[in-house]
Amino acid sequence: MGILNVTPDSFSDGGDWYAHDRAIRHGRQLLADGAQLIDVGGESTRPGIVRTDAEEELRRILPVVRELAAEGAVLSIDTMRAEVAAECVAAGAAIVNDVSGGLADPAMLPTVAALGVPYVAMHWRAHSDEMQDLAHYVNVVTDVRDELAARVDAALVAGVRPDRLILDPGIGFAKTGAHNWSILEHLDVLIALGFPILVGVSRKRFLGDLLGDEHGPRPPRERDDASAALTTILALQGIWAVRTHSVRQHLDAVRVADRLSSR
Ligand code: PMM
Repeated sequence: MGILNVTPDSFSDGGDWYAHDRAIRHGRQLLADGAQLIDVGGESTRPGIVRTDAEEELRRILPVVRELAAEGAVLSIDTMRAEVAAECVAAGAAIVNDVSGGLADPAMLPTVAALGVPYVAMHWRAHSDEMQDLAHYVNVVTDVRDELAARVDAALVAGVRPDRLILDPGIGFAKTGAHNWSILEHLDVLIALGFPILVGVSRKRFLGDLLGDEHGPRPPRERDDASAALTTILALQGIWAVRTHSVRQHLDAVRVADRLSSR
């Protein structure tokens, strides 16, 4: 899954693809690099950030969704808003990727059920301005599993079909670096829930911290090799997809993992 952030302020690529023509060109490049899905987002979820309103979110992404969908791209929409999800599906998007797992907007789960599209439910506790205050767990692996299982129940009650659900542990969302590593070390616990698992580690802060030196964390754009190394390991564990900025590198990593595991 290639990342297309049509935002001025994402932590990893803020501003790079903010203009519509640049975003569309980057989407084409992600496809040319081998992305099977493109995740289009118009609201940054960077820790601490204030929310974008729905009108601005749609202004950023709708023309990009229309154009790339018309060109045949399979698109997921990274949004916490039912209204944005519905408009983008009407414009040709195929999947809804909700980092709040239905918690931010009470209309999201019934809307997804009515749209009948696949739905990514990510583990989430609060909006970006307060999420890091909630990075407290008894056992992060089983707590995240149980909270995701509760979102599965809520989705099923709302009428989302079980074969349309994809789960994501939400690396970096209400989690410290140590929490992220624990979850990644025990992904089997999430895989055991029986749903496809999506993981987003690309360029995230915990990798910057791992690679940092006395000057501080390694900057986001210099974390792609470490991201791809992690993707290789995740692919060997049988996860469904990774969300990444550097598609070609990650696809190469997945091909190697696939070759090794299919011997
Ligand atoms: N991470 C970000 C945004 N959206 N969606 C899912 N499903 N999983 C993630 O881990 C995730 C996400 C933040 O990263 P970005 O600013 O690089 O897009």
